[in-house]
Amino acid sequence: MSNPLYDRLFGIHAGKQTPFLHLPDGETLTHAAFLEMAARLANALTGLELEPGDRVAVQVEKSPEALALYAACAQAGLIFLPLNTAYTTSELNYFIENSAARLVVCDATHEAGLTPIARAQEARIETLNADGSGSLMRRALGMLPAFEPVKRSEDDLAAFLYTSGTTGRSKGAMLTQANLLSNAETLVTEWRFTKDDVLLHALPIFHTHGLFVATNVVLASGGSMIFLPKFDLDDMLRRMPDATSMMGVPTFYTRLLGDDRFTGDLARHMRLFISGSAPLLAETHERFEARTGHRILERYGMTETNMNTSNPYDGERRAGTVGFPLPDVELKVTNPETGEPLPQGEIGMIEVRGPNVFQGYWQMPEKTAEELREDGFFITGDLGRVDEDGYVHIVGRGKDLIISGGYNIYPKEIELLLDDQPGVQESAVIGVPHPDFGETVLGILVPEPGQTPDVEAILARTQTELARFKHPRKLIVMDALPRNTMGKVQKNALREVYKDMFT
Ligand code: MLC
Ligand code: AMP
Repeated sequence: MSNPLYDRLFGIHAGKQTPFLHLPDGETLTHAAFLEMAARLANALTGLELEPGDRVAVQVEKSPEALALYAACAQAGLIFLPLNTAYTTSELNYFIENSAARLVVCDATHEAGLTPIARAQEARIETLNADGSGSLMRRALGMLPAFEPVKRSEDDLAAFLYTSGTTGRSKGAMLTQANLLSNAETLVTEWRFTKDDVLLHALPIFHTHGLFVATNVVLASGGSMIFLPKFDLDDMLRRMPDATSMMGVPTFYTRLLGDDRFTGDLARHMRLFISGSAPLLAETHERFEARTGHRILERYGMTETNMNTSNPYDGERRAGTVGFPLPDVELKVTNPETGEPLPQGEIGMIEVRGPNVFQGYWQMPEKTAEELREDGFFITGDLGRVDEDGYVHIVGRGKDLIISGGYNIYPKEIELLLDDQPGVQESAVIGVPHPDFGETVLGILVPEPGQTPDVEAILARTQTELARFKHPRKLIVMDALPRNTMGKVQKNALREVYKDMFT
């Protein structure tokens, strides 16, 4: 039976005793052992009466078992729905309800909080902890280490990834097997990954970058990963000598450069450094080359599209650009008002089309229609231009979005919460430069006439409602927000005033 995602990423390694995951404790998990773990999990999942196409919502720490759960979902034809470990119960409630997940897998510490939410959905709940313990693995350990993959086609859905939006409501981006496979296989070729590669993997595995780029590329090439639970500078420096390649968000690179122990000698043997998810400053690119002799390869992607463009492996990796459209990806720059293509070199909306582009937002046909054209072009919300040599430059965002350490934050979601607080008439949330995270969140409050909002109490409220990375680092009280003649808040003016707040 055929199941392209399983067959081409996982099944190809059946029986291989070669390393797949190098773990922090010095142990190595082979491809064969990993596949056995995945098969046991697939048996456990089907034992829970899940049917192909059901959603499995997963909020767990990074571990080999968590990755095997992704493989098990592929094998059993289930839709994998990974969730940021920073999300609060109130955020999770929305994702579980919106996706109508049939199974929720969480850390045991969150079980009590999530059980009523799962129950309200008639979903099952199982636990999986950072050390691989928990009810799900207990079930799996009693199962056979083999599982016949459920028949699927490339057009079947493989994953939902939730992405926030300008209205403040998160949307489930529906990705098919073909979306994931086409991108993984293209990137292996473009970036020359082979079975000899050892990728230093410190990214989270609940987003496109750590899961569908880093992990899928290693799987498709048959290489291995140094699988670190998170980015820790000491661990990165200690393990880099064993790696051939690294993928990271710009914060990884600025943190490495900020440490004198990160020397040219430590990095010279490496084959490739890749950056993405947020703009890499040209200055970081240049400092990195001066220190190590390596030119970081920057690429550009999104939750909805996986990767769209990449600087070349051979040829000039141009600082401040995201390179060329990947093979099979069409990219055009259009007038944001009319959608008409602009002459080469002009700045406009970046639109992309290709086998990488998602199928739409789960149960949100209007939102899908706003961003995904009938002819297949996806309106990215990023503003850019293509230079005379064909390199794509991202020059700004047409969407009101903050990217902090590679995590996307939509101001509207925070503004809705701030507007609701006692004594607050209205609010504006902006991103301002931050030396570590690239950008960080600043909130501006306008009081109700005669009122003084309790800033500390409001910050405390954001903590119970929103994931930590979305919390405003500071709240400022202002008499009125600057507006243009149309009454629209001028966030650019606010960003200019507060641009040096954290630098
Ligand atoms: C953690 N914190 C953050 C944060 N990460 N705050 C803002 N932005 C972030 N990104 C919080 C912590 O909870 C902590 O809270 C405080 O900030 C400082 O923590 P830290 O120890 O310095 O952070 P750390 O745990 O080291 O994490 C930083 C990071 C991490 C940059 C290593 O955020 C990370 O791995 N980011 C990668 C995100 C990613 O994978 N994005 C890809 C999306 S896919 P407190 O309470 O202690 O102050 C995509 C498509 C594409 O965009 O193109 O790839
Ligand atoms: P996400 O929705 O989390 O997948 O984030 C996607 C967004 O990250 C894109 O729309 C861009 O705004 C941004 N992004 C990703 N890669 C880059 C990059 N290399 N340079 C600038 N912005 C990027």
